[in-house]
Amino acid sequence: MSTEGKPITSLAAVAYEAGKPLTVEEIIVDPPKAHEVRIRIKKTAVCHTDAYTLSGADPEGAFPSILGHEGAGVVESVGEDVTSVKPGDHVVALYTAECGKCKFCKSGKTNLCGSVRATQGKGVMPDGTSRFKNKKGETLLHFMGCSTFSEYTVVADVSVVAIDPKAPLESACLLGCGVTTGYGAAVKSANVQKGDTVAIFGAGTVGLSVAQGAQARGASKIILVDINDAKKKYMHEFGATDFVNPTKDLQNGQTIVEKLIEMTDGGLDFTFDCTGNVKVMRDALEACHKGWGVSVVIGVAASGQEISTRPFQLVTGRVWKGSAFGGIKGRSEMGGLIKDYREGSLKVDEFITNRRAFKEINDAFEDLHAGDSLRTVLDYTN
Ligand code: NAD
Ligand code: AHE
Ligand code: ZN
Repeated sequence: MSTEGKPITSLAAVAYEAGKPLTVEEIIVDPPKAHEVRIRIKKTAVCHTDAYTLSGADPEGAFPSILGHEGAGVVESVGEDVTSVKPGDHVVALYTAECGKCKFCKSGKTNLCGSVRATQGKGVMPDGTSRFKNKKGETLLHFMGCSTFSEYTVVADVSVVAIDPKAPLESACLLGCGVTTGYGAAVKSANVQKGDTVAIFGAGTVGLSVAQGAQARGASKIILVDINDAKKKYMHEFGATDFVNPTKDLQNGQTIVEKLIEMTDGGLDFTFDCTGNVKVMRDALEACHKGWGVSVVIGVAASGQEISTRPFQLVTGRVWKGSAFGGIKGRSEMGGLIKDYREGSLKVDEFITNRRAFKEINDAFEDLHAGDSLRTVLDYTN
């Protein structure tokens, strides 16, 4: 029996309160309105940003909500005037929309799209309402325009891209955030060139994806900096040449900035923060080479945190910039990433260190903080 146009009962994980585990329960998902798409999510993974918002540190974090933004699935139905995807299409949800028509999209200067960002940040669809409620009838908010922690979710048509159905959905879901963010930050936002030296603070999925992007560009030195030694084992797989643990590998009062400058004859061409720690962001900037070094902030810092450095660091030629979703335009460029993955030039499967049934989602949040884990992919079918 067709579910088109009808509310659907869906397994979901509800974030009722900051700092509390998610509640796995059935919710009601309304049909998509005009320019909306209802997706049956097959695979979703937990990104550090989901944990950040659940912790209560996100100024845009609102509760109760359905978190999750790394997800892939199959279109169940579409609302009026949707022309870009159709029922049955394999898709990836996009937290960075691409409308192609707004000032941002038309600028050619950024992947940030203005079409749905304001309502997305308030946890509602573009018409200002939610498609989710619990069985008590209480409204549940959307998150990052994706809410992939519900088996059925509704997104704006500008927030979804159809992909090659031959690509496994468990791999495609990681292209919805972590892998694309890091890889794109290296090859697009920073535009690393052959021979460049690179240091990456934070060797999680995002940082290791920066490493593979830097390697793809022929960087001469790719230094991973992480306080967790368990991440060292990934360095060669993703193209890094060195690993430094600042809690163990510094001698005689040397700072991590001094160590990196010593290792690179004056500093790095590019550094990347993939930790969200504002002190680390400062180190990353100050480890850049005088005159031309560029530091890219990718990590997301808690509400109230600010970055600082001596202005002299910038006066003397270092550049501080940021990157969201790796500078990638999801609807135009996802196809290319999927192709690279299928042809073997982009590693994705290697980031899947854990697989779990969706109902174990709270354990997946624990995995994120555990030793050598990168991504846990959750499966709705078991
Ligand atoms: P993760 O938790 O898997 O990895 C973070 C890594 O940083 C861990 O290996 C941890 O040991 C390391 N780390 C923590 N503190 C450190 C320190 N002081 N010095 C060195 N290393 C340290 O996270 P992830 O999913 O890879 O995400 C990384 C960051 O990027 C998070 O802040 C996340 O919110 C953010 N993020 C941003 C975007 C974007 O578009 N800008 C997209 C995805 C994720
Ligand atoms: N609500 C947060 C925003 C945090 C943030 O910077 N998010 C990243 C994506 S993290 C994905 O894991 C991003 O792309 N930002 C651009 C945007 O438009 O949100 C806060 O701290 O306010
Ligand atoms: Zn993410």
